[in-house]
Amino acid sequence: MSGLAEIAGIVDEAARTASEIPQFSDERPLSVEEAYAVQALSMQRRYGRGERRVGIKMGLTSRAKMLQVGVSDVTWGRLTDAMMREEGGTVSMAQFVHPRVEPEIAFLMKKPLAGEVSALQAMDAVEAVAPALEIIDSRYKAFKFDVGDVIADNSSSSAFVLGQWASRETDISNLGMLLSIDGRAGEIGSSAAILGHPLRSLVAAARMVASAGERLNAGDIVLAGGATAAIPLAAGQAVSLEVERLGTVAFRVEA
Ligand code: OOG
Ligand code: MG
Repeated sequence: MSGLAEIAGIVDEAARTASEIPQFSDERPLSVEEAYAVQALSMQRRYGRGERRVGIKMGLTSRAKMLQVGVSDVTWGRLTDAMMREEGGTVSMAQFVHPRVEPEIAFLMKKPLAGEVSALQAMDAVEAVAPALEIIDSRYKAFKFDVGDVIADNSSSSAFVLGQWASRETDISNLGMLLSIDGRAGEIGSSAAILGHPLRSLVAAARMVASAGERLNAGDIVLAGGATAAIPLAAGQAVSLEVERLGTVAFRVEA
């Protein structure tokens, strides 16, 4: 078990069947470079099954997130159409290993973006912004991983829900974000927790995709990363996120 293609097969199968796997860091630690190669190979398998790339997600862009999982590198992963869930809809616990939900801000791209860009250039490439909930689901036992493990596992991508798109003119630098479970406050934060400004996450996204030989395309969705720690999901919950000025996004959890 050392070939990157073989490891890609293992993480892809774990994600496809929602099953737990041991950490590679125990026996065969992956460098960051190897881990991104594994991620790319595992995504090729998904695309081969007919899934379509719809954008990317940034990971570990806030201190709260870094502290919660003990990894302090910003990472990224690919989003596909199969991960999108309807706003106000239902997700099933059966599709996940041990899912958690986190409050995010999403960008919709209007123009391609890649490489070293300024915040202004990044802003100029944005069509709209929205409140978003990401459901992350590490395939590793006990939701524990090192940086190589998590990158190989597509940065724990599993599902996401988008709220209404709002004007790109909306000032998103410091918006209150309230993540509630069954109407009770779970996590409270600010969009400023995302690298000081969510736009910085988009700047990092442009740089990171370019280093993989890709770019952000017009129409792509970019999740900027969780602003607070993530909350474990359980059947029966009603999950909602209210973002100041951007509005609400919600879903329910069923068994
Ligand atoms: C890694 C994915 C992190 C975020 O928004 O920070 C992430 C994890 O926490 O499992 O999606
Ligand atoms: Mg996230």
